Amino acid sequence: MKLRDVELRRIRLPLVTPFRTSFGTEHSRDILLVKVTSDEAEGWGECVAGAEPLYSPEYSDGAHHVIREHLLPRLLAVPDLAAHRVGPALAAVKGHPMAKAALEMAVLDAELRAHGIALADHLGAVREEVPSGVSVGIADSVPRLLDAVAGYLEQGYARIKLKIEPGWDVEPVRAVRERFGDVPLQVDANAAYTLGDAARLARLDPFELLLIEQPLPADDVRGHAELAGRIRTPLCLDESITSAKAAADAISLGACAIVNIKAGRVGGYLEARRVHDVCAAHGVPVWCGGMLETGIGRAANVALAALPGFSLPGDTSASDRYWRRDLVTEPFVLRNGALRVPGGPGLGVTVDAGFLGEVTTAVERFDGVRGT
Ligand code: NPQ
Ligand code: MG
Repeated sequence: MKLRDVELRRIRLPLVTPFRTSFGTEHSRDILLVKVTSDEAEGWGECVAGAEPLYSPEYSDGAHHVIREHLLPRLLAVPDLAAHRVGPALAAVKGHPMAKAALEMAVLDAELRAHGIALADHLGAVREEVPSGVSVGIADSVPRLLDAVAGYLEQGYARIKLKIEPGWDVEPVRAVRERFGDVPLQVDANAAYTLGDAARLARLDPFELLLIEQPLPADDVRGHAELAGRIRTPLCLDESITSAKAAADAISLGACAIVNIKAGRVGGYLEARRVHDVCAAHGVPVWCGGMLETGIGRAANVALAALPGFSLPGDTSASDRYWRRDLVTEPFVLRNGALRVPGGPGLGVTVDAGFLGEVTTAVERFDGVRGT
């Protein structure tokens, strides 16, 4: 394919409810979108970086800059552009997986729309719907947390994930277990603990959690292997798993029994599929993470989550978990605790041009031939 035009667009979308994690509180999302146009089709990419570099080193302004100055010129120089050529073409630039993933996603969407193939089918999906979990932020009090969890369970979510941090861990988990019994329950620390907290984390053992996600810093894979020997709750890695190779290493070291897969974190959906394949080869269950995506990124996550190795419900929540109005004309709705996998070409969703215009804060266009 030949790109005629590339658009980098920034949007600001308010969250329906503030989302608090161990690294901060978000009230809205500042999202970078990529739109590519070829002679045959349009393609959309969503960069999952946050406004500030708190989850990982990437952030929206940084991703925007590295795409404009370093990645787009390389992408536009690829002679016969196709999604599988994006990763190799951008590999000289170190890091910036979320920025690279957004570009690959847009090219992949355009390619698949041109060929009339659904992303799920292209990736190897085996399901037409995916069970949906919900990630519940740190609350101001245990009663408020219980109200939030009750609401999500009433809506039918298949699994609850509690965000935890030192001082907000054993008590909220105990309270949720006492009130809601043996609902599928897991926790996510976003790297807020150290190995010195092992005894504290072992106090979660009696609650039979599905898993504890990323208790230690991203670069402390060996620490997670050590921690695995000190607690009974299965360890799951998120921030540490930056590639299929990192997944293979973490599994071999005994640092995780389960893997959270996020395409943005590993540089794109094609590498995400390779992470899935590595985990499947080792018998390690995976689930699809979430980064508070709009319907664009959500569509791609749901397609990925339909692959055979995704044996646990993901953070693939319905659109209304995050947005009053989604960016696509087919918002994702929870049906019997699951989301339907889009079947149309590419991402299988249509961007709502009118609403997109309303939430846009900046647009930059680049000519596909000359590069600006
Ligand atoms: C996680 N997501 O699994 C992430 C963390 C996360 C759904 O828990 C802005 C940008 C806000 C990225 C909030 C969920 C974010 C963000 C949370 C990532 O670790
Ligand atoms: Mg996480």
